[in-house]
Amino acid sequence: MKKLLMLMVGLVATLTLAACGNTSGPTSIVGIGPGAGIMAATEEAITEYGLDLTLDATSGPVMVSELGEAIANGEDVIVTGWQPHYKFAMYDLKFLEDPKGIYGDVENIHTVARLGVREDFPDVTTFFENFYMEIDSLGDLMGEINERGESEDTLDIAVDWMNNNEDVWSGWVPEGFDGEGRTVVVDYVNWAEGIAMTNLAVAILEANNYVVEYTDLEPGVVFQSLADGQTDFFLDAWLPVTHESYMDQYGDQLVDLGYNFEGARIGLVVPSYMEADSIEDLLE
Ligand code: PBE
Repeated sequence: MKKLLMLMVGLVATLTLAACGNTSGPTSIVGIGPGAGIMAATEEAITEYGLDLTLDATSGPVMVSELGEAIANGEDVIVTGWQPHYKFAMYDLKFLEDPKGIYGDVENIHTVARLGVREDFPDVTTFFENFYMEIDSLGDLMGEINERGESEDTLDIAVDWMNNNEDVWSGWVPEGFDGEGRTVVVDYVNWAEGIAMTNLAVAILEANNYVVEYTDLEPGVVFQSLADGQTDFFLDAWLPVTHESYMDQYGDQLVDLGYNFEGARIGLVVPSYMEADSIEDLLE
């Protein structure tokens, strides 16, 4: 009897250890919202690498808070991550190498628009063609929004940033820029870089007498709405890789106004203290 009891205690201890993940590491990848290109790429990575991990659909902000919580506890954690993003300024993180190239190479973030926008809003179209941010200025703006965003309105933060950083954006604005009260629709998705760039654009447009309607939508809805002609501009199209399937579907019903950020990247991101350097290391 005593022997059996000891055996059971041993078994429970082993099971508990395994369940805690101390020996086996994370059992899932913390994802974001389901329509993101990085979610589809991660499903593909799980299959292609044969990972014994599931993918949790959450949201950008939840992904950041789960990452922060794991780091505070010194635990291993794997998230769907991208750059530019303010999490890299908060924590010491690394992208896992992707020898199969599932997540593609570096890409650019483009501003896209509905057809006919150049005829209806020539100056706003020029403004968005000129709209371009470097990692330092975008990182600074995202950081401000992240730090002050809990208690302050995002647009108010962007207005402050606009007032303090005229050198960044003054060259984007065409001569005699004046909306005369006309309404422009600039939708966005709940992704940090798009929130930052969109609010900055709204701040500048409103300062030049445009009325801006801007709504947080699912990515599929934004592309559909651009194709239907209901949304005028969208600043967060990741090309050529991440949003390839949206462009395959809607590309001929959109205008690409060129990139607003160069050198963007998606992948699996982990704290630097984790042993894994490559997605293949997650198999061990
Ligand atoms: N992201 C941020 C998006 C594009 C912008 C990387 C989460 C995506 O995966 O679709």
